[in-house]
Amino acid sequence: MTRAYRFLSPIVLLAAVCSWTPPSALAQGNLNVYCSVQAEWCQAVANEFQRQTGIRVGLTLKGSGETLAQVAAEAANPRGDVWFGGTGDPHLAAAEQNLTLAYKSPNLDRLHDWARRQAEQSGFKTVGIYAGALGFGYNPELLQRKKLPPPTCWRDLVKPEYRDEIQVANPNSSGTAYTAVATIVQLFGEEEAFRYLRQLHRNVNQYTRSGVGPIKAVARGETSISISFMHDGVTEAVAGFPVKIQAPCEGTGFEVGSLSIIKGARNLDSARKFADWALTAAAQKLGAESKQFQVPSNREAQLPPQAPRFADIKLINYDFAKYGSSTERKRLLDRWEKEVNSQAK
Ligand code: S7P
Repeated sequence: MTRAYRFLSPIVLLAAVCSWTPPSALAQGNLNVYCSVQAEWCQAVANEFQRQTGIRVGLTLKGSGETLAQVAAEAANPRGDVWFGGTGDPHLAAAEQNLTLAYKSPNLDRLHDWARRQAEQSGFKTVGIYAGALGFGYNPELLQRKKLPPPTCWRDLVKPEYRDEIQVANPNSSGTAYTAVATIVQLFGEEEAFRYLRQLHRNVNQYTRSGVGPIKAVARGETSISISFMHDGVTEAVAGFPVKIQAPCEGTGFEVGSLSIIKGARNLDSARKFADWALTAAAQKLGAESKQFQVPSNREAQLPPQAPRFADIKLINYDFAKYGSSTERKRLLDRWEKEVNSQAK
C-alpha cells in the first residue's frame, strides 16, 4: 500500500479499488447459452444481455437436433444453462425427457397465445420466443438458366425435372428438416408421406447437417431449390443474394422457436434472468436487427416489415404435442433413415 492510502478509510479504499477494476473483473456471474438460431443473432443476444447485466455469457452454436442430443448426453453433468432458439419440437422432447426445468417467467402474459401454449404444453419447461413458417427457397437466376419453373407446391418438388436440384437438411441433426418431415406426414398421411419422401430423395443432391445450409447454397448458386424456413430465405434476399421464397400451395407447417432452462443449470439465477429478458420486446428486437425475420412472441414486439406474413400463408394445424413427443420423433426419424436416407437414388 502506498503512503497516501494510509490516510483513507477502508470504505473509501474499497470504492477506489472498485472504480479502478477493469469491467471484465466485475462480472456479475456467468451464463452458458446453447444457441440454435443463426450466429449473428446469438452474438447480439450474448453481447446485449452481458452489457445490461454484467453476466458473462459463453455461447455454443448448434442446430436444434444436435443441441437436444448434447443436452441429453450431458444430463448427468450439465454444462449449458439455457437453450436459446431452435425449433420447438426438440425443446418439447427435452421437456418430456426431463432435461429442462419448469420456470414461469413473469413475462409470460406478454406473449402471443401460440408461445404461451408451448409453455403450458410442456409444464412450463419451455416457452415460445418466435414463430416461422416452412416453405421453399429458390434461385430465380439459376432456374431461368436451366429453363425450370419455380416450384409452387410440395407436389412439384418430386417432378423428374428437378432431379438433383433440391437441398434439404438431415432431420436427425436439423430441426428445420424434422419440421419438414412432420409437415409432410400431417399433410399427406404417413404412408403417402413416406412414398413422397422416397420420390423426393431422388431429387435431393445433398442432406446438409444444418437447417440453414440449403438456403445458403441457393444463395451461392450451388443448388436451385431448398426446403427452408421462409424467414431464412428473406435473410439471404436482404443480404442481396438472388433468392425468392414460396409458401407451398397445399399448406405448410411452422415452428414455435423456443427457449428452455437446462435442468441442473449451474447458473440458475442468471438463467432465469436471461429467460425473463429474452421474452421482452426489447430483447426480441435483436432478431430483426441481426437480419433474422421470424415472428417475435412478445405481443409488443414489432413484426419486421420483411417478415413473411402468417396471414398470407396456408398453415396446417401443426400437432406440436404429437410431433414434439420423443417416441414419435424417434419413430419417424428411424423410419426416414431406413426407408429414405439409406435408399439408393
Ligand atoms: O435461425 C434460423 C432458424 O431457421 O434456425 C433454427 C433451426 O432450427 C436451427 O437449425 P437446424 O435446422 O439446423 O436445427 C430455427 O429455429 C430458426 O428459425
